[in-house]
Parts: sequence; structure tokens; C-alpha cells
Amino acid sequence: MRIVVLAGGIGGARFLRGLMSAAPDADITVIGNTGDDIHLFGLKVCPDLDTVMYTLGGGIHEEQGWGRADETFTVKEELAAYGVGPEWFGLGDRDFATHIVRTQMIGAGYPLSAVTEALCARWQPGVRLLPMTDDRVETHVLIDDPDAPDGESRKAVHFQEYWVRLRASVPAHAVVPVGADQAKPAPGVLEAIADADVVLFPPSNPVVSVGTILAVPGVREAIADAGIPVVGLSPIVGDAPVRGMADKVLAAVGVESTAAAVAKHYGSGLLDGWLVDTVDAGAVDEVEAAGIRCRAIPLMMTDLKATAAMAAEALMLAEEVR
Ligand code: GDP
Ligand code: FO1
Ligand code: CA
Repeated sequence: MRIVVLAGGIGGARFLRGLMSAAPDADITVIGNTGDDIHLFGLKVCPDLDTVMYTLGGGIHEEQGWGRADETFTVKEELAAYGVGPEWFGLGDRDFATHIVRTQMIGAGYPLSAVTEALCARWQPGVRLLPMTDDRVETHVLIDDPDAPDGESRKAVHFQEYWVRLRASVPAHAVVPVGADQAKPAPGVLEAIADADVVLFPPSNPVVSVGTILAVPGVREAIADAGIPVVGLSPIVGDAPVRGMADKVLAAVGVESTAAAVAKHYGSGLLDGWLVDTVDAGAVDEVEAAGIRCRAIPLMMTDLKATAAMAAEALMLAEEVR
């Protein structure tokens, strides 16, 4: 079976582990979000691609969910000694090596998709990991400008600044995937969708992860036109994200932070099936009334067994709606 998964970072990566356990023989292509990418110290950092690569390749910091296990921060400390920041973004020494290799290859003319393949040759994630695009896309978040003299102006900050520096503590008025409208799907992306038997949306952030991938022209259309089941799992459990800032960025796009609202945001034109957590069983009728087949099952990725059960349910729902 050929499965395409649209993945962000932690939610996507942890779900993929469960999927690989539930469907060990499946041929899995991951289309990764690159809207979180940021250039720091002259290096290109791809947090969501790296989170998937390290998680599936056995190099992730398990508790944190991002970055490398057994990490040290000597380079960061030395940069700080020169007064060179940002100090709010924690790049570790081991992780730096990935960004150095990536930036060097891009400088030599390789597209991000080829670079990602080269990095994965080391990590052997067991899936085909494709960036959504080789073109530069950067998610920016519109917030109130605290320094504005009139107290009313707004400013855009990079998504990483909104999340890591500001911890999403201020309202997001808009989320803009800058460059997405001009971006082309990376080589292999549209082909993987056309060849797939099923498309899965893991419990990734619906706005800044899955939403950003769908914002690359051609991707949403390819999925909607493929004529194959599209099944998603809710990242919202009990009207709140399990972790992260999905509630803040959903508010920015005018969507309530509920499992049903997220399903309706994707819409029946895209989504055929939706899994909500058992605590949200009351949402099933509302989702089905919107034309999306819905089931309530435990959706907490507490361990591999629980996550594999979620993935198995998603694949069963896909067969039901096929
Ligand atoms: P990020 O790029 O690291 O933020 O990761 P993703 O976009 O892939 O996933 C983030 C989303 O995963 C958040 O909105 C969380 O609510 C969701 N999430 C994390 N852990 C779980 C879990 O155990 N169960 C469910 N249902 N969602 C989860
Ligand atoms: N997340 C943090 O909360 N603090 C950090 O300092 C941080 C550094 C970092 C470095 C490399 C990387 O691949 C990811 C990193 N993350 C950090 C995670 C990242 O910002 C987020 O998980 C996602 O981009 C949110 O979607
Ligand atoms: Ca992310």
C-alpha cells in the first residue's frame, strides 16, 4: 500500500512511528512542512523536516520532541560570547552539523529535496521524506507591535519568533506563509499523491503545518482530485491542542479550537474521514453532518502501541470511505 502523509514536526513524526508499526510493509511518502524554516547564523534550519528525520532515524531528543539526543551547546555559548544571537533559539552542536551540511549543499546548487535525501541517507528514516517545496516559504505571524507609538500598529514576526521567543503569549491576527503562492511542489510531491492509495493528515497543526503544505499551489488540488481516501486525526483533544499553539493560530484564521471545527475547516471537499478523541465523541454527529465520516477513539500518542492503534484506525476508516 502506498501512503502519503502531510507532516509537521512532533505530531507528524510521532504519528509516523505508529503508522510504520501498524503498516510495516507500506510504502510511505512524507510531505514535510518547510514554512517553519529559518535562516540563522547564515545557516538554513528546517525544524519540521529534521524532527521527522531524527525521530524516525533514532536521533531525536525523546522528551523534548525536537533537536538531538545527548546534545551540547558549546557553539551557541561561543556565539553568545561574541554577542551574536538570537539567544532565544536553541541550536545544539550536533544539530548545527545538519544545518552546515544542508547550507553547504544548497550553496553548491542542490535543491532542498536533494539535500533532504542526502541527509536521510545517514538517518535511514524508513520513509521517503520530501520537502513540500524546494522554494523558500516562511510562515510569518501578524501581532500587535508593542513598540508602536499609537499602540495600534501591527508587525509581522517569523513563526519561530512567535512560538519560541514569544511562546505564543500574544494574539495572532493573521498567519501568512510568505512565498507559498509562488512556490512549486518539490519533485516527487504531486507524483506521490497521484500514485497513492490513501492520504493521511496526522494530528499535526492544521494551520502552520498541514495548512502550509496545502498552501503550495497544486497540492490541495492534487489531493482533492486523486479520488482516494483522505483521512485525518484531530490534534485538538477536549477543545485544546495536546501541545503547542494550534489554538492561537486557529483563532487567527477564524476557526474554533475544537475537533469538529478543524474537520470542517479542511472540509468535505478535501477530507473523507476524521478521527476525534473519545473525549470529543459528542463532535461525531457534527462532523458527519458536514459530510465527513467520523469516529471517536483514543487519540493520545502516549506510546508506540497507542499510536499504532490510531494509525490502524485511520487506515480502517480509509477503507470504509473508499
Ligand atoms: P510541530 O511542527 O512540532 O508543532 O508538530 P506538528 O504540527 O506535526 O504537530 C503539532 C500538533 O500535534 C499540536 O497541535 C498537538 O496538539 C498535536 N499533538 C501532539 N501530541 C499529540 C497527541 O498525543 N495526540 C493528538 N491527538 N495530538 C497531538
Ligand atoms: N523549540 C523551542 O521551543 N525552543 C527552541 O529553542 C527550539 C530550537 C529548535 C532548533 C532546531 C529545531 O529543529 C527545532 C527547534 N525547536 C525549538 C522546535 C521548533 O521551533 C518547533 O517544534 C516547531 O517548528 C514548531 O512547529
Ligand atoms: Ca512545525
